[in-house]
Amino acid sequence: MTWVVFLTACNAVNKKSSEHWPNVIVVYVDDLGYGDLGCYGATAVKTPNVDQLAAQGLRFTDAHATAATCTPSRFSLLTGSYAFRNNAAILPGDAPLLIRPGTPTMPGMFQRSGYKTAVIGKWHLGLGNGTPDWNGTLKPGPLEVGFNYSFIIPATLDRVPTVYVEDHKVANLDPSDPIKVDYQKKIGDWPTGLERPDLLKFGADTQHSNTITDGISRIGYMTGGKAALWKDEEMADRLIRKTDTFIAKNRKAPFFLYFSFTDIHVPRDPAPRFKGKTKMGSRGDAIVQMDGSVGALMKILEKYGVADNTLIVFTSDNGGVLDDGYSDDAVRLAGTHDPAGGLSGGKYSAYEAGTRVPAILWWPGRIEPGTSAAMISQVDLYASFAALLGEPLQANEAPDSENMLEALLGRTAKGRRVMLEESFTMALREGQWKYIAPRSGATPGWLQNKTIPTGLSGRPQLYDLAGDIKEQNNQAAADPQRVAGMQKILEDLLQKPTRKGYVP
Ligand code: NG6
Ligand code: CA
Repeated sequence: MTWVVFLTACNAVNKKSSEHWPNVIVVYVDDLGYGDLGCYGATAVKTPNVDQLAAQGLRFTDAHATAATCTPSRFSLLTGSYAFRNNAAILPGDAPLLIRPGTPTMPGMFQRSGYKTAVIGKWHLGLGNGTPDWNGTLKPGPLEVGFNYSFIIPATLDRVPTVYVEDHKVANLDPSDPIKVDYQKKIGDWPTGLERPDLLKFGADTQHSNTITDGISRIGYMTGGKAALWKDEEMADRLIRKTDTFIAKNRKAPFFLYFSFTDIHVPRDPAPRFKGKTKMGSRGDAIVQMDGSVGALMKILEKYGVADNTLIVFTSDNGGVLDDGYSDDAVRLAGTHDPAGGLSGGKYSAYEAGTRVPAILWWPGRIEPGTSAAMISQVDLYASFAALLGEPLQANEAPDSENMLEALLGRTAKGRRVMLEESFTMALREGQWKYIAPRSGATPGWLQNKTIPTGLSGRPQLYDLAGDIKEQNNQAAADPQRVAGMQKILEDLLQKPTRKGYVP
């Protein structure tokens, strides 16, 4: 069936026939850089499973996370709204839910269309109202913003509490051993990394040297919940098993799965079978484990006979980073491997590698294999999937999300006209041009210590990516007119959202 016939068939029938629609899986890798995959040029690490997705699917060369850090990108992905509109920034592990219940969400839109929805893996969007009640009902959370099922780690691998949360409860919690969490001061008598470095699998900077769990010091303090603590080495397999169960149960559904990998964020402690698979230390090995999870996912889809009717989006929440606080020797061991794949910057950065990430669209028989240079943002997935399902968007829904379905399916190379990139400042892309707004506030201290160029400056920056992909030749002074024009567009976008594309 051609695409047009398929769409017409979908539109012609009522909602009850949603079984014709594809399952949709968003594989969201954490901190995977533009250059971290074989199919994006990496040679020091082999990623055969992701490379196969790329060979059979559409590989994007100018696709972007909405922001250069995790919480903002995830907020935008799920709400179709730029993160700054909600002041979204990297959250501590005991933050309340950032998405206010009642806010339309992409999983909610899938639910409305008859899908069963799940999030498995990293959350990092907060839980509960006020301080989360780790020993009670963790609500509101994913189930209140559009998911039918959730199995998550609350924040990041490097933040306490290091426990899984399944639906509204901490999994495997022994009520006689309650969890206590504090982000300001030590709580309980569990040792910290600073007190007992001898207990650590690997060292960490001061920021990551609070409570030790599973031999790794984290950000924040916790005590209690011993039976519920995760084991870092087992996490990737655990998430795959939960995925298997969810898909087994919903293979007739259709389903939407937000499979939010915990690899390759720090601390990197992959399963023993992946250790030593690369010469790049644990960061390289975590990439191999991530690729293994993709292979395992594909096997699950085949096992339950749903591979042919599943659309996969594979991408990352922000750019790559080598040293992110643990002594894993990632900088030295990277050798000539470039996580930024020839771009400048990386995670946290206003330069392209902050948000430009690998992105592959896979849908057998529907998406032709190839590559696309269309400029798209993850904030667009919401409106694009709504278009795929023929689901009308309400007035307040997905305010910044542009329908890029044609580009995502490879039917056009035309992407966005303009696109916002959030970091510790704002940047705007207009075709080949990139404008980075001056940062007025001070750069956070911990960011100044990073080896990654931040791209932050007190002065406006303008780059022509067509000839200067590394953003080294600032043309702002030479082209004040273009700077003024792009500043105006940026101000307009900051003022008012648009789903229709920018109209001056
Ligand atoms: C930073 C952490 C970093 C990482 C990041 C969040 C310090 C010094 N650095 O603040 O280690 O946890 O937050 O990463 O604390 S993200 O991918 O979830 O955005
Ligand atoms: Ca991240």
